[in-house]
Amino acid sequence: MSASGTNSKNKYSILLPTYNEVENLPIIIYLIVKYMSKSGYDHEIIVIDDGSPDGTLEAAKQLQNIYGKDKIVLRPREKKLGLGTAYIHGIQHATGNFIVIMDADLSHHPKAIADFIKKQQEKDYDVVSGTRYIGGGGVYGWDFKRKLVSRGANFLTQLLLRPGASDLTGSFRLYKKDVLETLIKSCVSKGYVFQMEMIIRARQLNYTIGEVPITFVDRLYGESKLGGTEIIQFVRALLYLFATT
Ligand SMILES: Nc1nc2c(ncn2[C@@H]2O[C@H](COP(=O)(O)OP(=O)(O)O)[C@@H](O)[C@H]2O)c(=O)[nH]1
Ligand SMILES: *[C@@H]1O[C@H](CO)[C@@H](O)[C@H](O)[C@H]1NC(C)=O
Ligand SMILES: [Mg+2]
Repeated sequence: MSASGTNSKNKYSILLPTYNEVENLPIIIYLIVKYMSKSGYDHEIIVIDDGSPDGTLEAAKQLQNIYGKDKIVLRPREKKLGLGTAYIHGIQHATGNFIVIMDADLSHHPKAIADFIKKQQEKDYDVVSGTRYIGGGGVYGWDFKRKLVSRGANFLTQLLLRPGASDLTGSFRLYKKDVLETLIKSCVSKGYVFQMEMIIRARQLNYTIGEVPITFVDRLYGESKLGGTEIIQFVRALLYLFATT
């Protein structure tokens, strides 16, 4: 199922994985609905909450009452099972032919989704990736260490794998649904590395990748989950991919 052309037949399923995002969720959903409605794209928002102790799911239920059950779809899981499987879980219930993946912590601005869609339609791209490293893209609010890790991860990966995309660790992307399903099946890693592997596999499978500059703003509320273990995992996975691809 390859979709392109007119807006009317396309539907965009926006996956929002959440873990302790009770402050952010109402704002991000408000903004998504606002910008998607403004640009006239058919859409649904799928919230995958992993048993957040802060009451994110209860907030999501209230939002469902406001926006409707066809607009806000809840696919909760009992406990924190990680981002990779959260996407798989979300896609299983997506009714759109396109999937948008983004963080729920307001690091990714929903107004960029319309840019992703326009880019996708330019050349019927299989994947459109938001990038912080070209054009008007950038990062705000990160300390030196975090910038260094992100830059370093990208640099190493560019060097070893030549992936054909400038931002590998970003998680703001648009995929054709069938392409995303194929990619997820071909990925072995979980967690932080997953985003990188997805792009590497996309290149291997000869999918076309478009890029759109985005600005990334560090979360105001809540805590990031990137730590030393994620960094080690990342380097391991990188070397694994380097050795096997
Ligand atoms: N469902 C689910 N969501 C998660 C999990 N871990 C992180 N998230 C969500 O994934 C997004 C990115 O996580 P975040 O901590 O901001 O990662 P960072 O931006 O790399 O620091 C946010 O919307 C989180 O709430 C998880 O285990 N399960
Ligand atoms: C991708 O394209 C290259 C070069 O045209 C080709 O050698 C390779 O077999 C293709 N891979 C797949 C999975 O189609
Ligand atoms: Mg974040």
